[in-house]
Amino acid sequence: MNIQTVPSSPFDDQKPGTSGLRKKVSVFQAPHYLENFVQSIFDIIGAVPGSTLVLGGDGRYYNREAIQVILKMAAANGFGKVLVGRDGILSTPAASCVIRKYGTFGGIILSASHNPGGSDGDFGIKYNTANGGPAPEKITEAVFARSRALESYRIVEAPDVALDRIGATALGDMAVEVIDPVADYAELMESLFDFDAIRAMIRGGFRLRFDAMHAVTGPYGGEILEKRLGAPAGTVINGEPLPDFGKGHPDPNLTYAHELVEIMNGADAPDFGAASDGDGDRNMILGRRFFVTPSDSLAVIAANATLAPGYAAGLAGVARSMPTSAAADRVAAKLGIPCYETPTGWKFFGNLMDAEKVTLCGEESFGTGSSHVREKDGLWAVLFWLNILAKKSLSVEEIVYRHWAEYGRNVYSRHDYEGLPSDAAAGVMAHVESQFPALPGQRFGGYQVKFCDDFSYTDPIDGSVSTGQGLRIGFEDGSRIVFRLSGTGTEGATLRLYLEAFEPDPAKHHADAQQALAGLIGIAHDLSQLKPRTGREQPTVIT
Ligand code: G16
Repeated sequence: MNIQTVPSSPFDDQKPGTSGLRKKVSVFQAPHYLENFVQSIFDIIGAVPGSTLVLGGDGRYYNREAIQVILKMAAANGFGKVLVGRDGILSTPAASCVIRKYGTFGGIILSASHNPGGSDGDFGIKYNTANGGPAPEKITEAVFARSRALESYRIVEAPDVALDRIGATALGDMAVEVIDPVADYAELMESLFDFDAIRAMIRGGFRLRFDAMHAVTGPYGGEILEKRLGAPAGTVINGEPLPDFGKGHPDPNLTYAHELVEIMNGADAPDFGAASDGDGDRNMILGRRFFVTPSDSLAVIAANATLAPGYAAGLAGVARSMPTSAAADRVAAKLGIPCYETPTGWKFFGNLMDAEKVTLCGEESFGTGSSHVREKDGLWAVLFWLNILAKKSLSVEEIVYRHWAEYGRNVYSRHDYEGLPSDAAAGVMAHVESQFPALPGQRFGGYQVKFCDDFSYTDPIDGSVSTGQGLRIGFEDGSRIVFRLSGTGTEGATLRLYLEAFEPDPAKHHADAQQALAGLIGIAHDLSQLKPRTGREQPTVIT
């Protein structure tokens, strides 16, 4: 085996964000950039020689090239085997599933999630540990520190490995085993949900659409929804994965999944619509002319979890990220189980799931999942909804309205201001925070400030502390305004404004969320001076 030690120089910008390192493709293509980060991962994780690694990505531009580099570096760094998805493809939840199922040392996932792809789009890389989940901050911080000091990396000189056929080949002393990217995941889904009931519902005329947005879930949706559950061909739309996602923005929300939204708002709309993102971990759930917020989706799944065979024994607890609405908290209280509030980032759920404190987790950012893997899981959420629909024989809308009638409605919306100059966004945050000492007790119309803080979290399992996780202003009636800077963008800064109000009265549950939140939106703008400070009159995306 011809191992080269290639001199390089440190980079100072390889700090992983909310979910791994995300940069423009051109940044990753710069000489030694990818290699520097991969070597930093290998230096930090301390895999014993001969360990097995999982490798795959969402198929975006540069996936193929990066897979070959990482395989050659894995061989040079003493790994014994790499399990790689055919053609270098693995959805993020499927990668988590494979890491867990085969007990590997960890895995590398190539994805920038919902960010646009193509040669001028984004690329990303993250490391997942043996539990199948994103590496915790202590590892990502150590990788970052290493990347700033690294002066060489190791790589095997060898021809590229063929990845189009299932089976094992040798790369130096390391085995490369090409696996079916869908099979293990589909088997896991079949073990959790009542496929017979869903099949019968579809046979009975229930119609659905799943928008794979030309991203990784096309083959997964095809196999599970059309082949195993018998939905007619054409149920999965935009099912062919493309390196540039068909020039779309593979983010399953009301703005970017507009094709599905139009179908679901159309005259002959199906009963159920769903979309997933670039790497298959996000989901959006729609009924006929009806949008289910991710926060409500988590609460509905929690309230109905025992309808799915994999969750028949009940839930240990639930967890949600701080900006996610408290709808799930209400369900947890009724079920008598704990509800944890964590910072944004799926990695914060890992310890709680490993310690069996929680079964379900969810985030307002279109992420829902459970301890079946250690990533959020788009198709899993779709199947959970189909399972609930099959058992309850109600429409999506009826399920949500009945849920609100029982628990009250946490009216919710998120306003994103994307691509802001970083200093303007930081200025808004600083301006909001500067008012914190004087805010408690102040009245704004019908709202009185109860507390305000910069959210910090102490992990109840390992005691690690994460600070600076978002500015919260809580009101006496349970309403909230949260300001937070995104940790996943690659251009300028994205400022997120999260708004939540509680409405107990069923007579008011049909109200439009933006109208119901108008008072809070006004307060948020008065307090932040967001418009004059950024020059933006409107959010880029409202969900
Ligand atoms: C990632 C994280 C999520 C987080 C989301 C949004 O999702 O895994 O936990 O909620 O980003 O983060 P931010 O608000 O910082 O942009 P994904 O789907 O991009 O991997």
